[in-house]
Amino acid sequence: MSLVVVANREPLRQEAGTWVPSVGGLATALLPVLERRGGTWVAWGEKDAEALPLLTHPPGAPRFTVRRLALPAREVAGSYHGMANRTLWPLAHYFLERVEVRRSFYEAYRATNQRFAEAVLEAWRDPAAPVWVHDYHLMLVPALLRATRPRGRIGFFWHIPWPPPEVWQVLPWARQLVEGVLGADLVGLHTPEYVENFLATCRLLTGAAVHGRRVRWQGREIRVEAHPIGIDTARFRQWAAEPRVRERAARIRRTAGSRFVLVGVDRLDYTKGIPERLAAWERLLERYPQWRGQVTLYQIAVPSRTRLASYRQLKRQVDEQVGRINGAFMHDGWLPVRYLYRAFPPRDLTAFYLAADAALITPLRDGMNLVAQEYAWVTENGVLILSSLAGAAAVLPEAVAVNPYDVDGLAEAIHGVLASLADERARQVWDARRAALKKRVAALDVHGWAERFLDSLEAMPAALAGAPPG
Ligand code: ADQ
Repeated sequence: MSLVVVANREPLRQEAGTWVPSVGGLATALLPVLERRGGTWVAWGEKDAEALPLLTHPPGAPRFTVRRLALPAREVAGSYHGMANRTLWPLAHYFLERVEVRRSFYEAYRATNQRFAEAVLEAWRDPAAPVWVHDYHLMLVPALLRATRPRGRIGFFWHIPWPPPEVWQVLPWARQLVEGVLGADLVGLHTPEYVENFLATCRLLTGAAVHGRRVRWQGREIRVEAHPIGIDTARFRQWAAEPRVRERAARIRRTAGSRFVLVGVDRLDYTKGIPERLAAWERLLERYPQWRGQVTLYQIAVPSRTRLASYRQLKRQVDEQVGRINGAFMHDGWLPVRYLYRAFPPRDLTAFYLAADAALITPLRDGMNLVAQEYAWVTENGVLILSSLAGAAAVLPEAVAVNPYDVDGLAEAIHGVLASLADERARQVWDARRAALKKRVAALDVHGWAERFLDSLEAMPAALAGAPPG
């Protein structure tokens, strides 16, 4: 049965005149499903929307189409750069002082969600086909679809943290947004904690009745489930085995010239805890001079949301910290921080994962964090140091858990890991934990993730999907 996927980002991008899948988990997870089932991906054509065809039939996969929405620039400013990135993003990540509450943002968001819903209704020819709506850009879409298709099967997945209702109360339109999501039959989030927070939010803000993990709302029943997303394990395994990737990993170590290599890989976003991580690194070098010259931190940051002043400010802060640390500690060709501010193809990231003795994944909040899984899966000798405030911590309990706000604690944790890696016998304790993490990542594989969500959505009896409970 065909499928309609609705997401802000399109799944394909043009490279040298042909269409290739976009980088990122969602395209990886859903393109094979769409190829198999046929259907439509509805998205905003972010890049040069006017220059691209509004409908793409991907070569080699003629069974599905990409329907690209051309949104007016003013609406994009309010809806995407405003409501999505300056209101909902900081709110969901508990950065309340950064939340901007503006009516114009919400008005634009409503208009954009309406356009998305109309495009979906055009593409949704087979009434039995499920529709799968993604993320915080499109909270109002499920209810807009439900108004026209009372018996349609609608799924919604939320990719970032869902905070408790007290956080949502900051937003004047929180109730309308949650009611928008409740247009779905199945709501998926990454962890049981987010599921509990979602249910509590429904209870408090909408007055809906909650029974277990079901919400009764307007005569319908909505199920709420944890579906932690994973990575494409087969592709990472293949990349990690390629000779040129392994050579690159060896080159990274040679260039560092130190005994140990640490790596951090993030979008440059204030939720990722990069300044705190660098501060911990600086503190460690101050406090434990024995590591100077012995350890190199590669920090890879992908430019992100550079139109927003707060992101440009973060970039300046990180530039300055890196300059200060290198200025204070570099000697004889050793650089304490090697900072790379650009995007890399996944093969290059794989080489960094292979090269690193430990990964520092320390977001202040993160829905899941796929880099943690990528590193745990690829590394052969390494240790994963992971923020307990990332969704990934709930699914990777064998990682070294750290509090990303606690700079002293983080410095001590890194010191402890380095000390154990320097001791031949002590380093063996990591082998069992590494093997356990690999099993966890294998079980989370992204293809299984999509299947499990869709199976659950489609397993609902038609009477339940979109119909009043019996
Ligand atoms: P993101 O906030 O983007 O995703 P994450 O899950 O870590 O965070 O995914 C980032 C992806 O980008 C990874 O696959 C990584 O390999 C890639 N990447 C990182 N640095 C890169 C670089 N320099 N060059 C190229 N690629 C790079 C949101 C939520 C997450 C949630 C995902 C999926 O914020 O919490 O895990 O969606 O649901």
